[in-house]
Amino acid sequence: MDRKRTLAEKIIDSHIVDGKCEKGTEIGLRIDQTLTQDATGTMAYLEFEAMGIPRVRTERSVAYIDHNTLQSGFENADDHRFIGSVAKKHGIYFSRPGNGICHQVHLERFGVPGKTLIGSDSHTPTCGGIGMLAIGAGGLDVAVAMGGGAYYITYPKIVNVRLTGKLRDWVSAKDVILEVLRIMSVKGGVGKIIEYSGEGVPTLSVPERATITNMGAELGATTSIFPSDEVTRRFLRAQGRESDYVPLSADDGAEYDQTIEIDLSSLEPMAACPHSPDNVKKISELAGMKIDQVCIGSCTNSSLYDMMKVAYILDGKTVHPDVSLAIAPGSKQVLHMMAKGGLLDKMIESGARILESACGPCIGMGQSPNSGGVSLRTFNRNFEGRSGTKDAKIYLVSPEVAAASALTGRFTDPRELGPQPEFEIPETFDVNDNMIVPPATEEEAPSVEVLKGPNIKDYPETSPLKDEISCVCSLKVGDNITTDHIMPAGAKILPLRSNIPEISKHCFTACDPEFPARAKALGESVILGGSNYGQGSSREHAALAPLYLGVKAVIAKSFARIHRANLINAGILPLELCDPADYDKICEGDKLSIHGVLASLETGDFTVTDETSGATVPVKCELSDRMREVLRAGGLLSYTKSKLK
Ligand code: MIC
Ligand code: SF4
Repeated sequence: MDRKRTLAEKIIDSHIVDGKCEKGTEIGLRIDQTLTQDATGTMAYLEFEAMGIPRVRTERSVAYIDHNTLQSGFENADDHRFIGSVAKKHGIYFSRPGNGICHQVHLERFGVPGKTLIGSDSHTPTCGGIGMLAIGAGGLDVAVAMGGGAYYITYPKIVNVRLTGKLRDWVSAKDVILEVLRIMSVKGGVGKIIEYSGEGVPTLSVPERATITNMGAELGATTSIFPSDEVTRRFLRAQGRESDYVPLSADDGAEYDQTIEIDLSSLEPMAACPHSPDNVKKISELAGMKIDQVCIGSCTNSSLYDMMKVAYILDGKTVHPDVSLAIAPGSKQVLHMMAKGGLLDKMIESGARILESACGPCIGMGQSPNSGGVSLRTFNRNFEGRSGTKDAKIYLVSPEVAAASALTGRFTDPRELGPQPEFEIPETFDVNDNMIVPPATEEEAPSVEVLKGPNIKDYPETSPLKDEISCVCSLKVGDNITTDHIMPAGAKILPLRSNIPEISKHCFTACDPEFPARAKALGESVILGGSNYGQGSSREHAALAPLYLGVKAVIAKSFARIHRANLINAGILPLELCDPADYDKICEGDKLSIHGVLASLETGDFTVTDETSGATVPVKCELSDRMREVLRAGGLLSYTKSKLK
């Protein structure tokens, strides 16, 4: 009899092109769809161009502009123009600035149950809400997938989150994922796929499911996925895409590596407190605390359904005089439906500041809070400094909590609003794809000119791995270092995403302003980190800037999945301490050496000698044969080019 399989296993197994259906081993997946956004997209397209493949080989590839929309100089507009032209030439759909946040738009217009999607953004798992296997990856991995290459992951463990019951009034999908984060923590999902099941599933709409899968990224999970059912069919029908529907679920009796039960009816409104998405408390514990700012939007909570709840709460009221309320609808479609349905009117009347449909404040593109300000945001990340204000305190909450608190000026439990009315999601959405530009035909493509502005610089140089690493430890950092620490974003730095030499000047400045100059002066160096090093974003800049600054290896207690892959793609060795206590044996400034690197690559066992203290520290690096080749070649780009020869 056939093995009973989970939903994720079914999609993985039907897409394996390299490796075996064996947990813990490296597998290569055929990728049906890709997405990029602008802040990671320019590099991804430069890499794609460098591979010399004329046209994408996926079923669907889409380039979105949603992060760098502030345009306070020529850089961002030049990037948009470059991405628009490169997309047109190579067979990629182009979602223009203003059309919305990549994940929201992809869910609405392109996601297909049962297909695989990789995106150069860590919140790509949003499309798990319609039953896709959707994974965040580095730009180079996306470039390779666009060229028809496989995407490699470790065959993950599958965790079943069984949902029972039904959410009570004013309790939200956001509270479900906050509960999962509370249970599992920001590193609890590493190497795992979170698969939702149970009789609670049909009570959740697709946008609610997408909120949950979106923020599964904060668990460090490979992805999260919901079954595709009648609710999915209704969503696709409302989007005029019922033909994309396929029913999908796990087999009865499928075995999971771990099971977590959540009774939806037992949940209450919650918040992730500063500065980590898993620092979860009940709103009832925070109620009454004064707040300064509320931001509603981001790829986690910007659907029409979210906006309906917000408009209902704000209707006829005025935002508290001490609070600034900003609202960014997730897509042009959502904004249009809000305008048509009178929701926008209610928000404007209440005093809300309406922002364009883009990432905006979520990535520090404007709306930084006041000094020491308390900001309630419906977003997914509250890492220190990410908002653009170093000492701000960011709380992640549901749209219901956000809107209710904006009116009172204090943390407010939305259950105080009385019974919740039924918010009916429309049977049909107004579909207008006029901000999605289709690519040129194969005949027209050769004559399309790719337009590069002066801020767009090439991929940094790499060289094949050397047998000996002998250099100084240029930086020692602690646990849970995020990619926002390594390569900060925000309105000032994001415009440099296409220019590695320039952006490198900001590398790790959140931890140590002297790091870039020191590393550059050293020529070659090694970084020492704690556990879950590189959590958060998929930005490969967090590997490319260190590469440019001469970093040869990162030694850490453990690594986050996407960042580890990005380090390997950049040709930097990710070395894990065999004994986490050895972290204390190495100090910043110590002279380190690793002999016989190439031989150690084969076994995965390396020895770091601290020439300064005399300590010898065993480290390991579990690698597949493919990863070894990538590292030997000096990174994925050189490896891929050599394969294409
Ligand atoms: C983020 O939320 O941190 C980002 C900005 O969307 C990143 C991508 C990037 O850094 O460009 C992500 O999540 O991958
Ligand atoms: Fe954009 Fe924020 Fe979502 Fe990242 S998390 S894709 S910055 S909205």
